[in-house]
Amino acid sequence: MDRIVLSRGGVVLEVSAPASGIVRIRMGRGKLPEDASWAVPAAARRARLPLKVTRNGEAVQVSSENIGARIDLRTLRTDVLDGGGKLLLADLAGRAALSPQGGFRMRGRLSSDDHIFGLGDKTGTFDRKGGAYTMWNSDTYKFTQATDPLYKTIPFFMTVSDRGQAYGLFLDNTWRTTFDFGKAERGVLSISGEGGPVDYYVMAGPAPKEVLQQYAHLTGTAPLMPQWALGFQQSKWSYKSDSEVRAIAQRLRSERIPSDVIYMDIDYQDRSRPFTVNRAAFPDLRQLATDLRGQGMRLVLITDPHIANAPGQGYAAYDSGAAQDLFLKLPGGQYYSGDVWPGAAVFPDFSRVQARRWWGDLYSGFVRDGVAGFWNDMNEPSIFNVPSKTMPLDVEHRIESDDFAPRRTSHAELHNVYGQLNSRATYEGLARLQPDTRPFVLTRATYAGGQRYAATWSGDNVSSWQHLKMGVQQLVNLGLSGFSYAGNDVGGYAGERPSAELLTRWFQLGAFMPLFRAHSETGRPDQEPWVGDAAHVDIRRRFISERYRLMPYLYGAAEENSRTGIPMLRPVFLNFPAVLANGDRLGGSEDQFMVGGDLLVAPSPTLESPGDYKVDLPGKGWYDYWSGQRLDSKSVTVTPDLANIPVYVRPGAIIPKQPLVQSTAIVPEGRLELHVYPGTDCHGDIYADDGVTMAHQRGRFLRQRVRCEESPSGLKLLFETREGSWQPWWSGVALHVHGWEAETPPQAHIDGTALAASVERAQNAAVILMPDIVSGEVVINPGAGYRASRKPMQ
Ligand code: NBV
Repeated sequence: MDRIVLSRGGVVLEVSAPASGIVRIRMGRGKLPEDASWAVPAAARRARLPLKVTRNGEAVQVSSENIGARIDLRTLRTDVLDGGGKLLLADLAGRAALSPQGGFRMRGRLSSDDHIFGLGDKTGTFDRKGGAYTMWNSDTYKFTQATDPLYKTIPFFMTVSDRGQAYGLFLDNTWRTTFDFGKAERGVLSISGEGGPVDYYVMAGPAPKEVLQQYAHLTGTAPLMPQWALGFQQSKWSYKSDSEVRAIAQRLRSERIPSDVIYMDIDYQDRSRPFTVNRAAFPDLRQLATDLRGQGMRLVLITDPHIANAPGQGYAAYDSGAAQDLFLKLPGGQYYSGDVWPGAAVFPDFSRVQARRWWGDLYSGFVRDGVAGFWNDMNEPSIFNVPSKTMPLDVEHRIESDDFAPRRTSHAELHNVYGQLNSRATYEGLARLQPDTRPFVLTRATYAGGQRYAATWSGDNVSSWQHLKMGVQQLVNLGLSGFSYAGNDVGGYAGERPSAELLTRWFQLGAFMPLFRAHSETGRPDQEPWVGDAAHVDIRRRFISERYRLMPYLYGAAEENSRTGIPMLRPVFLNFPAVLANGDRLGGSEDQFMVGGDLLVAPSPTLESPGDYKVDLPGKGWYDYWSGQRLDSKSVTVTPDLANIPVYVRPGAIIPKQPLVQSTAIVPEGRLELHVYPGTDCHGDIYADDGVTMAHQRGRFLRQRVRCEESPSGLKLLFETREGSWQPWWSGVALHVHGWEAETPPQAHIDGTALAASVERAQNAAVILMPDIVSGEVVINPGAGYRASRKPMQ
């Protein structure tokens, strides 16, 4: 048996196990809800593992691989169990969740030591416990900690206990829903909605990382972004002319601020009409794109979903969409027209394959001109001059897509997925137009699963210390919701101009965010990295440059995310669940964050204050990233210094870095650096490919694991066999072994041949130069002064 279907009092319930550790529960009145989804592709949804079903009086026990359920036949209450039969989530509603008027309210038991994360970039509190949140994509200019709903709908969360045990829940319902985590009723999780299916998945973990992998199994992972999209991106509403864009590019280069992208916001268009160009301001977009490319700089253009309602004016986007009948209509059959930037506008029905195809094709001109990426804004969708700030709920969509039954439905069902479908249309269009180029799409609104199509950002934040701190938590929660590749507007989008200190701090933290984009509202003073006095500019340049040095590590973390769903930016507990037992600020997770598995960034919990603060590390023997020094103690007292943000390295890390370049388009010269931080479980990964094409999917990549082993006589570095056919840019490697306290360099050998070695005092490192090897072993005999990480050596 691969599913169980039960019916009681007019309610039908289905329980199945689509994959190991995952149970899917669907419930409907009279019949089950439609088996279709914008988040979970059919293959993941339709797979069903065998179930073992046993009956015990009025209860049915179901078990499958690493997951189980217990159903009460009278009430249809369905408790979710782990593989060992332990209760994960007790159901308090069963069939009573469905109200006869339509709508539902599911209820479950929260345990007192559970913390709750996810739901995307919602503000409120970092740990969502005790809060209640609404899913309704909304344009929320200058949102605050109290604003809800925000721009996105990701109805997925995980609970993590103090012992680091986790489970996840994803409700696949695009309608307006509410998640209450013990706010209305202590200890009770309540999920309710006015419409849409009760169709949810519980993921058994048990580790938080496993929950994320299970969620990624269902909703997919983000494709590997082009490497340039990990570079620094400079945006503003708007750089208004060809010469202004060129001047920005020129200044970034002359200031030696590494950068890869310039954004063009709405003012490049003719009368704010999407897919047009104001030729007076931008006479030759192709030439501009080409010249910038020559400087290692790419262009990203905004393309909003509102098409000017301009029949008979030779506006191709309107004419072609109208000719194919692709715009949304009111129940009476006339177009729905709403006011946005172009004035009256119509809106594509992205729930139709045909409309998405047409939309994707609209990019062909820009792509031919050499524009590298696209930005889908305002796709909640946002409408001006109406109290609801969006279109009326009775606007009709005509779904014709995927395995949905072709049908008409109201905007109430499609609202929360409109942005996701808009970005999907863009992504799929770009993939069609340039099949061998990785698309880059940035979207503001989205729905669960939208990570397959686009990066995202947290919308219109404010230049304030509070937003800087909150922004980090928003990105961490986004990463725990499937969206790893995300950023905040660096410097803040709206409000008062940021002080020099705030701007500098923002660049410092932004340098560690997956998407590193500076952006600000029109009419504000400039806030590019060079604004302010030289001391500030130096600090910002140093951090942006450090990001470029770290590019091989960051790119490796992005590649890992594209395979596994584990985000680049992580709360400390994701790598070290045991820290939660510390209790204090979630073991540091509220303010500190990790980039990949090895780097822990520890800004002050009160960023604006000069006061000392304590950083508790997940264990002993961590290293200071900036000095390379090994720390004796597990906790560090930090005196804030504007020139620096503390970063610590996991003992046992091997971090690849590269020589500084001003753009990812420039091939670095010299050696790949491998920074070795001796400790237990010592390993690191090298990943590289051409950074822009799809050739990595055809084997043109390089992947190599490097491990290190300590023994009383020294350190051994093992280069495991290299995979893939990509030929790297480096021909040699520089090993930097940190924690090196001796004045004298070690003796190092590869296959009996001695290697040149020196000491770099400022880095507390021994530096060993070696050839590039596809597999093999380097032996480092330390001589005096080396401290093995576990046992001090004599
Ligand atoms: O396109 C203008 C702005 C953009 O700069 C910002 O990043 C978006 O979040 N956009 C909102 C529209 C502003 C509407 C008032």
